[in-house]
Amino acid sequence: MAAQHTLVMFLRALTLWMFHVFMPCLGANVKIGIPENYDGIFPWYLSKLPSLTTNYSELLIRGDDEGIFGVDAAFLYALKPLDREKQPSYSLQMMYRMAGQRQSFTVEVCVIDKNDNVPTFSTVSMRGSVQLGLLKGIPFMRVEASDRDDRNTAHAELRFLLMDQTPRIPAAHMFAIDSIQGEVSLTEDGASTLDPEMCGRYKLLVMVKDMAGKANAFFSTGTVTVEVTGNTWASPDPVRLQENLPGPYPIPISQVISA
Ligand SMILES: [Ca+2]
Ligand SMILES: [Ca+2]
Ligand SMILES: [Ca+2]
Repeated sequence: MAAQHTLVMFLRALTLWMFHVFMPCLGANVKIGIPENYDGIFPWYLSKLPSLTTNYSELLIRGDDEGIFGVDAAFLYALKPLDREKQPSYSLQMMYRMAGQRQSFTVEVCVIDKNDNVPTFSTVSMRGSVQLGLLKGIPFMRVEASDRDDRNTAHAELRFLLMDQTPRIPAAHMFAIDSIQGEVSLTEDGASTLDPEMCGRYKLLVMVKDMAGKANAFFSTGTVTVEVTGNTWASPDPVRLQENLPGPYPIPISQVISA
């Protein structure tokens, strides 16, 4: 009895899944979602095409330049796995003859993403500079990364981590990275102890993960070189001006030079 109940529940779940994955649109046009990277037996039967009855003939498929798709007994099939990053969707025009008339409808095949791409930094070796006197938490640079998977899914939802800092002087944790934006800033320790004479260059090991940083994420690493610069701003000498200067005006009193 319990086994029968489990089978019924399984069949219900399967029907619901089929409804979501192979969702026919209203009218003659059909839209189906097919996961990428199928590694089973080919031909891979995808969906029954409800517009086709058994007595159709002379069926032609347009929009399939690579010869991936075919139709057998009103079932759409694929001859090779799909790659969403290569082509995310296919618009197939089905032309056929039925009851002596030429007819057609469109099948939209949407390739459903799988997490099959590792996130990578835009450049493996990044550079930035931080000025003495910068307050904690104020970004002085940003690391950037990309992931070829579907950006509307967790497969391309990236998180950044700071893994290591070399050297660890005057403090072990001088820098922080914003996990979502990738902005690099000084920690409290960094802002209070930064000293270009003690250490003028740091190397940071940074990591980017997909799946919002969860345990099953793909990841890659990069390095950030941070140069420490002194505070270059110096107050200029005051401009002295004699009172009751005779004209003609205007009288030049000081020259502003851009740095
Ligand atoms: Ca892919
Ligand atoms: Ca993918
Ligand atoms: Ca990914």
